[in-house]
Amino acid sequence: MTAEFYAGNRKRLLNMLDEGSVVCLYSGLVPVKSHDQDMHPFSVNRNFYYLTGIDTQNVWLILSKRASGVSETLFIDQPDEMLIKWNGPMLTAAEAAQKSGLPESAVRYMQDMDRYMAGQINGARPTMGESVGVYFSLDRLSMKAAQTPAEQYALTLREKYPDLQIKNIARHIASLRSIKTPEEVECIRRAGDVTIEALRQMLRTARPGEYEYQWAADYEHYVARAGMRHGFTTIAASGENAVMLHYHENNCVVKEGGMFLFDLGAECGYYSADVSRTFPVSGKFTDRQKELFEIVREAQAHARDKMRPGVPVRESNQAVIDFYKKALRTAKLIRDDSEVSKYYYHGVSHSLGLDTHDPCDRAEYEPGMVITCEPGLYVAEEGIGIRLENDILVTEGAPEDLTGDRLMTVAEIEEIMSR
Ligand SMILES: [Mn+2]
Repeated sequence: MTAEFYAGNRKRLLNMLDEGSVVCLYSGLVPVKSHDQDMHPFSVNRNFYYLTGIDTQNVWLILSKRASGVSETLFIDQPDEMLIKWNGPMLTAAEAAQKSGLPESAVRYMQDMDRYMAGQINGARPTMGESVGVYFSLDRLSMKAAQTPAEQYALTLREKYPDLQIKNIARHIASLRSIKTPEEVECIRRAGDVTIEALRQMLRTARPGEYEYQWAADYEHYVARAGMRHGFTTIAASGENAVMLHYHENNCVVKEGGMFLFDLGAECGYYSADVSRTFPVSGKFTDRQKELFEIVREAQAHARDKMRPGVPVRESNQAVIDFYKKALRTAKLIRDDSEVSKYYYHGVSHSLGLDTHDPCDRAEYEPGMVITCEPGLYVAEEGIGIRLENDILVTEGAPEDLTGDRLMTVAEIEEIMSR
């Protein structure tokens, strides 16, 4: 991704905001486990990254928009010789400028930030004494999660300025992130290519009687060899484990005769693929496995066909349910339409991007959206869970399937697994 991409994202965000707006975005901190040093993988706040291209911990981006103009400032840690000796190079002002597309003069050191913020808050007041709002990226999903540094800073500011209104910028950025540029689509496509290739490599050597984590490890080995990381924890669920949607213990023996469901995704430049495939452990489908597999494959085609501009997003899931009402009768699973939810109990799609479940605010499909298409069929009484998940780009015309038919036909799977 080029610096122009991030500069463009900031420009489009500022265009959405009223004069007098201040936005504070924080990159985050490396997690600390218990008694250790900060050597764990850092996962940057994706809204921050979308606007800066910087994936270093403890960096703030402050945007402000006033009648007099716009200002964009980064605050980074001042490089420290001793820290560099221990941990390697630190982000310099020149690098921060080069990644984000800001001039070097817009990159400052952390110790100046409080004074700068005071100036921004006072400067943003339309008239003296009028209260002012500051936007943060408040991404809280549950009460249980620990307070984030961004939340702490928001509360600190409000302590100093009791009339401050804390606002959430998440909605505005979600609106931007809903539509991908061709460069973003390319990252997702490359991540998907590596995901599929790693699955193929894994299938060539996988054997019944091994543990689920051993199959998963072979897959992950090839992703690592390709220089990529994982968008999320690999789901490797054999037999009846596959009816649990987010099973990730991956610690059971893979039993001959059953099926094996993988839900995984390599990550390219923080853009994650999200692919699910289901295989017969023995390498050959039984008649029943083939019957259920083909039903899910057809369901996916029905859902994908709805992923066209102007079609309400909920219609793709409805297409799966409507198809299942007939198909699951033929498969002797249901007798009444109301029973479909016993075998299919999730939505067919979510947005995909910097997050595996990417924020999206569209109720209708729109060109540039990248979404998953992942119908499943979970037959607990037969110990079979099947999910087939492809990544789809909505275009002006027919949907473009970035994953395609790879590893999704009985013929290809049986051929690869014939070993
Ligand atoms: Mn998914």
